[in-house]
Amino acid sequence: MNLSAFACVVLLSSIASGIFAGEAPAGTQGADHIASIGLSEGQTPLVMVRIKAGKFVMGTDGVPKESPAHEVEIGDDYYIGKYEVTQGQFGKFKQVDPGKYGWKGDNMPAQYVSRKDCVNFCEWLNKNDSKKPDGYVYRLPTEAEWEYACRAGSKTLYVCGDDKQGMDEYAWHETNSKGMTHDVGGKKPNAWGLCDMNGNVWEWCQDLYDKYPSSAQKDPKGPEKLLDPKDPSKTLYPVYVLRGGCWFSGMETLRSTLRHNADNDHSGNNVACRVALVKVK
Ligand SMILES: [Ca+2]
Repeated sequence: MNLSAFACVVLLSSIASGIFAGEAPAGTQGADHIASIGLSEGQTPLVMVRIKAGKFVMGTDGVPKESPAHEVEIGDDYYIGKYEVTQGQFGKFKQVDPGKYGWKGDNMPAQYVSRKDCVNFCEWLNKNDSKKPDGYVYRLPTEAEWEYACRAGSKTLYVCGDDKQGMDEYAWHETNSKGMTHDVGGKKPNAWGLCDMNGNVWEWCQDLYDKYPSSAQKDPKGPEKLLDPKDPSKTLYPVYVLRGGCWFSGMETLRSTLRHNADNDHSGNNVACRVALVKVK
């Protein structure tokens, strides 16, 4: 065996031991999972990146809807999609009329999909990913899981720092998108290898949308129902969290903490999702 072949074997065995022992080096996020859902050659695979448990400060005190900043603990490792769900992936679940849905390519993010559609897509994945790890289940990410993954260890306003100009490298937004969505993965990934967390399409989360609590939280899942702040005996119409901004968001808005909301049936040419794969509890 020559030296380069030996180095290759050592490298592969190191990677393999990291994967099977679940001992990713500090600062990396460990092994991926690739869903087996019968995609064709050339279609972007549904890659799930393993995210290590940890703590972070969620939200920012500088923006009313994104405050108060509060400590959050993510108790378990989980996986989140490397990319937004694509038209090719969603199309395996549900045949759609491309004209009606405005779909233009397998590797473009899905669009005109409601949160209800995305929840159903997760259920379909649970039944159809023949390689899904035992003891794990697909669902939409919680808002906390989403922001933790978006920040990828950053503590600044934007994933690139505190200067919005750096977001040009990471996101399709108002002034670089040419008025349209783009193939997923066309911009620089964040430090944990996740693409298009900011811009391109907004991403549905699991949680109902409400003001943040001020105390530290562990694995927050949002409220069970939305109460009228003026009369807590009344329940408000449910709206759910959207994160990340889209292809027509202004670059200055692409903070890691940016929040938006819509009802379960809302759809548009700037809304889709990214799925999570979490331990069954
Ligand atoms: Ca996005």
